[in-house]
Formats: sequence, structure tokens, C-alpha cells
Amino acid sequence: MTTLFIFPGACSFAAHVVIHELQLPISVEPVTLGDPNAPYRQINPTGRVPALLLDDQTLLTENTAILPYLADLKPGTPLFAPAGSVERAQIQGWLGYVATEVHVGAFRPINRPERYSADEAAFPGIRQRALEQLANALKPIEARLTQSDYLVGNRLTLADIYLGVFLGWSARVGVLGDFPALQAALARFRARESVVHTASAEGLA
Ligand SMILES: N[C@@H](CCC(=O)N[C@@H](CS)C(=O)NCC(=O)O)C(=O)O
Repeated sequence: MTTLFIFPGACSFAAHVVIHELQLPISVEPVTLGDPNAPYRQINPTGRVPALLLDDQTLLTENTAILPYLADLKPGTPLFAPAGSVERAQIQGWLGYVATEVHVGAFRPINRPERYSADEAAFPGIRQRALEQLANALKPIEARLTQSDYLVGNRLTLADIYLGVFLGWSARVGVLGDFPALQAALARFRARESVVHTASAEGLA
């Protein structure tokens, strides 16, 4: 059986939500992060989540690959769009934007300043700049969501689900105050049945 490896509340939450949205027959397995000796390293040497282990033992990594792969298991799902369509490219564009500008560009230095300097005294400054970068990265998303409840088209897509995870993280670090459309998007995300279900399955409040 295909298995999705996750860590509660991590960026793997989006793939877990998609599994619930699409009722996919995929088992979900929590793993330990940050332990070089964890058995999970035998499956995924990077130790990162999400990772999707297919029936034939092929391992897929990266949200930008896993989310579209999961959606394509249900052809025609409104969460994604047909190959060759403009909407599909737009959804992929937002996935790439969130993965690079929001996750790695901002949250990586907020959460892991030690990856950017060996000098502990520099960490507060790195975090502060990264929080500013997060606010900058959220501005175009706020602009889009001021005009529409959804990033692409008139319906929830993979892009909104992936974004939802980082809106939750952004609220936690206190960056959503100036972004009313993002606050509303987070409230809608948290109210969605699949998200409530996933949060409960991951043991989150
Ligand atoms: N670019 C990757 C990032 C994956 C990633 O950094 N996942 C984090 C959790 S949000 C992780 O596994 N961190 C543990 C580590 O880096 O050791 C993706 O989008 O899938």
C-alpha cells in the first residue's frame, strides 16, 4: 500500500489533507525528525517529510511533486486542473511560490537560523529579517485573496491547501495582523472538514 510519511503539523500536513479530501487509500505514517539513526532514514535518507512511498517502493519527495501526484490519482478533481491548462500552470506557480518564497525563503531562517550563521549572536537578526521577508512574500497572496476567496479559479485547489499550512505558521509567528484576507483564508481553511479531520488525526489541537 502507498504510504505518506508525515510529522504532525509540518509541511506534510497539506498532503495529508489532500488524502482526506480525495478519500485516497493511502496509509499515513508519522516519523521522527532530526534523528540520523531513525529507521525512516533507510526509506528517505534526507529524513524529511513529506515523502510518499509507492507500492513499487519508488519514493516521491517534495510537496510540489507529491501534491500534484496525489491529485492526479483522482482525474478531474477540482483540486487540480487538466494537463496543458492554464489553471494547472497557475496552481503549480503558486505551489512553487509558497515552497520557495514562503517556506524556504522565510520559515527556514525563522526556524533554523543556525543554517545561516555559526554565530549564535546573529540568530535574532536573522529571524527578524526573515519575518520581514515573510511579510513581503505574503503581500502578493494578500492581494490575490482580496479579490477572490481562492488563489486560482473559483474553487479550492491544491494551492489553497498548501498555503493554508503556512498561514497557520504565519499566525503563530504573529505576521498575519496586517493581512485581513489571509486571516479570512486561514479561518476558512481551519473550518474545512478535511482540515479538522487531519488536525485531529495528527493529534493537533
Ligand atoms: N522542499 C521540501 C521541504 C521539506 C521539509 O523541509 N520538511 C520539513 C518539515 S516542514 C522537515 O522534514 N524537516 C526536517 C529536517 O529538515 O531535518 C518540501 O516542500 O517537501
